[in-house]
Amino acid sequence: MLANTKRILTEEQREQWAVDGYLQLRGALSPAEVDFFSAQLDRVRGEPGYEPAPGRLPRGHYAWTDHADLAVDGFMDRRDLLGYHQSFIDLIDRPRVFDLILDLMGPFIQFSMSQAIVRASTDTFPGYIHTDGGEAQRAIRVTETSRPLAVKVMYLLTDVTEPDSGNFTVLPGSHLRPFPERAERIPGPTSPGAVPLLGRAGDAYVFPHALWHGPSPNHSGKPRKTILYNYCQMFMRPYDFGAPYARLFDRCTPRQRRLLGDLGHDFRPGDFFYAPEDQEALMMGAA
Ligand SMILES: O=C(O)CCC(=O)C(=O)O
Repeated sequence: MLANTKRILTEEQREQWAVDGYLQLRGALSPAEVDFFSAQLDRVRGEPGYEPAPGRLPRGHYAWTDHADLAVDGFMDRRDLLGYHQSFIDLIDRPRVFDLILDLMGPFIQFSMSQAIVRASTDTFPGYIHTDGGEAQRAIRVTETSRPLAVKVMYLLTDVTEPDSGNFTVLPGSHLRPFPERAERIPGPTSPGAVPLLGRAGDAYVFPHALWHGPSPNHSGKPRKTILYNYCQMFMRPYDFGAPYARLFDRCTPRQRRLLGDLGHDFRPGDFFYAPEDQEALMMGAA
């Protein structure tokens, strides 16, 4: 039995997590927060930041870029949002959702990645299905009784109430199956077993790295906006920063600082594998 100091999930959620491999939280953000973050994404696209650079950088890598497509309904895939506004820092450990992350993952975790994706309405994007974390991580799955290695929260900022609207699409139960190595076996958003989820702006999907998932095409006539936050076990590397994210520390609470890699001392061997003594208390909000 796993030690569990924070119990937030209902029995139904616990079962869905084990069997289907994902959760949908209704109304994780309030309507006012949805409007706020949506406006932030419109602003951020005009500012410099990390964007994919196909042809210049390999898939999964991001280059510092002047701005995204300036049309607010155009595509955007912006990484590392934390510096753009205090609200992005505060979203890291937003109580209801972060409590659930602690319940699922345990207290020895760190923040790994923030991302804003706007899926434009277009006939040219067919969608795709993948697991998270690149070539090595897709070959690693944990059992139902294990803590997850990495978990993503995807906040919907747009209603997605019809298929083919850029739906977050999942293959329930696939977190326990090997991801195919051969391209011809990799499923797509309309393959048997793929479920395009429906949701309202403010809902959040929570899923582990090993769940086969991805976007459906978006033919809805409107852009689908999302924010994604990723958490991983402390012994893994964060996606967005290669060393403690010191530039942000003076804007963070002690818990946020720890989640961004501040262990309270300069690096020494053993760090990140053996946690500071106050780790559990800090994560549970008691320190
Ligand atoms: O844009 C989406 O719907 C999916 C995003 C996604 O698959 C991911 O962040 O791993």
